Amino acid sequence: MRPVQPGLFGLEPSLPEGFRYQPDLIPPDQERELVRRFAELPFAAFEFREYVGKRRIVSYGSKYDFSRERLISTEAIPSFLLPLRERVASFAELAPAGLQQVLVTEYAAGAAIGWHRDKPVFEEVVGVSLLSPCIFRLRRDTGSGWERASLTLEPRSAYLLAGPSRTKWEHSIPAVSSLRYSVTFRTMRAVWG
Ligand SMILES: O=C(O)CCC(=O)C(=O)O
Repeated sequence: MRPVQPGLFGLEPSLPEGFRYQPDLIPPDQERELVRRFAELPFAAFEFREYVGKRRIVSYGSKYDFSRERLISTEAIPSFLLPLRERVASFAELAPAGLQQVLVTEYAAGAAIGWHRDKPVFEEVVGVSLLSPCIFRLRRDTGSGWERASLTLEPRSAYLLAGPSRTKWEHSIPAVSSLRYSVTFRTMRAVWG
């Protein structure tokens, strides 16, 4: 299936500029194999200051330390995630090696992620959804209220946050009804000066 881009010819629902969605990025057997491999990963509860989230995460390449507000190095990306990185890079039209950070997130039934924009140390964000579908919500402060958009992320689909969808819009996912995993790949923002 072809990717969905916002607002082309006014035919698609209005999604923010820079956002792209690709259903069926990977086949079901690859999804099953990834989920099987996730059982080996050292997931830990997401913590933000004194808040402990219901979702569990593991980061590779680097991870954002919220207590020190900086990026720290972590283990290299495991080799079983590299074919997925290739596939994601092709969808997003990015160099695979540029996707230096990977976050695997496990959402048990009832887990959610609140409104946020990813940290400015990161540039593009490409996410792959596995198992449960979920609602992906986007919102932007127009100065006189919130402009909103949303779509369903189907299992095995991918989305890209680039341009204004990444820098101007926030995103969130309400509580999922059953187990979901996401694998999000991030490029790093160039540091100038
Ligand atoms: O699970 C997802 O697809 C979104 C993850 C996300 O927004 C994040 O980790 O910042």
